[in-house]
Amino acid sequence: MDHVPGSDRDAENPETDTEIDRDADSNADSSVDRSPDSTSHHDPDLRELEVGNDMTGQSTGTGEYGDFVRTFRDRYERLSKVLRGRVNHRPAEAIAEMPGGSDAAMIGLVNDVRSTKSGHWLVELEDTTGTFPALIMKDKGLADLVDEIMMDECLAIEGTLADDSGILFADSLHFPDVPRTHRTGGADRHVQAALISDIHVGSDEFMADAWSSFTDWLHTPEAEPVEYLLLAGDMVEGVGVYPDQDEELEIVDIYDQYEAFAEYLKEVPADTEIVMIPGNHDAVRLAEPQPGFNDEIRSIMDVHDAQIVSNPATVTVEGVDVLMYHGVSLDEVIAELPEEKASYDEPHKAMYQLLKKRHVAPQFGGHTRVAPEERDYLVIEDVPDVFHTGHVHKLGWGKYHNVLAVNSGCWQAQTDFQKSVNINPDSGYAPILDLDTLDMTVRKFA
Ligand code: D5M
Ligand code: FE
Ligand code: ZN
Repeated sequence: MDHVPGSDRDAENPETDTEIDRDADSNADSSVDRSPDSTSHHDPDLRELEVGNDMTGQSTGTGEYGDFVRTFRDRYERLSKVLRGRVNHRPAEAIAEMPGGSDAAMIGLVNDVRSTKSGHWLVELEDTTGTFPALIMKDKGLADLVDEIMMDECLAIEGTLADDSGILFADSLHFPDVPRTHRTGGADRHVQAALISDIHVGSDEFMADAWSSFTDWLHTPEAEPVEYLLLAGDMVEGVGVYPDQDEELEIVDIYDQYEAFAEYLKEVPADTEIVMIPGNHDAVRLAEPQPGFNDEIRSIMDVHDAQIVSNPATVTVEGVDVLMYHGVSLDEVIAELPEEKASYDEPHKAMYQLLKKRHVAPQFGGHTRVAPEERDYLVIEDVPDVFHTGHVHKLGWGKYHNVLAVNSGCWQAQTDFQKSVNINPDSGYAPILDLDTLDMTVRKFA
């Protein structure tokens, strides 16, 4: 396969090492010593792994109206804080009382976006006091940004009030965004993490051979620095996830799928630190945030004392903050934004949009199911150093304002559904991240 999946190699990301190892197949050495001691010269005392923002066991939502109000209030509070320094904003009800012609700014969640007959846009923002409409004129140079707006995300709009104070004529529009000055952390020794996702054990298309060449490689001296394995969801294929999925199941029982997955996980060197979050194929609620599995599934998967946390969750690995999110909202970002801003071929660009919105799944009531909780766990409050997702089964990576975004491909060959819609998955790749330099190397095992 000559195709090297999408990554930003342009001037925007000069720091990213995009080397692809094409000889990875030669690493599939069947004589690898898999005895438990074969890699035990690692010093576990040097390791540092901390989990933040895990909501497992914290779910309070009952699905009632009041929960939705609380979630959105929390989203508004935490994201408006990010925008507050940039605009001199007023609450919606105060803006309505200002004299016509005044300069005004509002921060709110997007309640409505519509194009007008004359080709302008009407964007309605909502805060805790009410809603207020803003008109974005097509000739203001903001068209490019309007393309990126999604429902329910938090924005600031600045402009001039109409004579009757009924609408704000927008001059500028701000996303919470990631500051360009974001400084990343780093390990103080040469140590690496493998970032993978979408293993789909139990599917006819699960690529067991590719997985074994990956885990064989993990036992070689070359992989010695790979002390961490981060798994961003879809460990198993699940059952009843999509229509007609059962026709492509090798293992039809969900528990048997996790038992099989646990066996595959045992191929990973015993002293590897593993972190996993669930995805939409896993046996937890579909609505995000997804708690990190019930005790029964946990006990099946508990190989190598893996840390099993919620989707999303942030893990700090030797000073590097990694935001792990499975990635269901990427489908929505890709569907709604223009091709050049987000596409399946460049999934990292869709990730840039989530970073810009400082939220992993802004839109409510669409493709991505969101569960109301007391807190909006999907807000990206602290800027991560690395953003790791999967789900779309495409490999892509690049840097956005110094944050490395990595979508990690999959370990499943093309399914019938994917064939029918022309999705060509990037299967059998393992992005390997240097935790000291944040450089990445992608290895191919299929
Ligand atoms: O989904 C992998 C990718 O394929 C993700 O972009 C959704 C899409 N997909 C896969 N199967 C379906 C069906 N049946 N309907 C709609 N979209 C689909 P994953 O959920 O990780 O397998
Ligand atoms: Fe998947
Ligand atoms: Zn998925």
